[in-house]
Amino acid sequence: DDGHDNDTGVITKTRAKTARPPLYKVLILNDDYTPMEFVVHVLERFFGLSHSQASELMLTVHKKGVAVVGVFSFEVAETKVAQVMDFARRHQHPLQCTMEKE
Ligand code: NFA
Repeated sequence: DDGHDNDTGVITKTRAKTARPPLYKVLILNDDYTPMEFVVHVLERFFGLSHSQASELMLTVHKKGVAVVGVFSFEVAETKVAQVMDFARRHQHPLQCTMEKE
């Protein structure tokens, strides 16, 4: 950015283009207790994955410990995390879902 001096000694920063909003990764974490089929159901229900996509991704989380299950705007990511955490809590499973800036 150029810092333009507007005759007052005040520098006004300008930008040629509008910035795109940041994107956020939503992650699911492995644990020893949540049933595999519950995780598959979560991935189908809240992330729109097919049963086979959801099964593969669940196994990736199970094996590696964590995986990105989607990338969204802040507002959508926050909603997905809250929905998953609430659904897991209501079913008394310790499944954890978090988000981080890409
Ligand atoms: N590790 C869990 C089990 O063996 C399954 C699981 C997968 C849990 C992915 C959380 C996330 N029942």
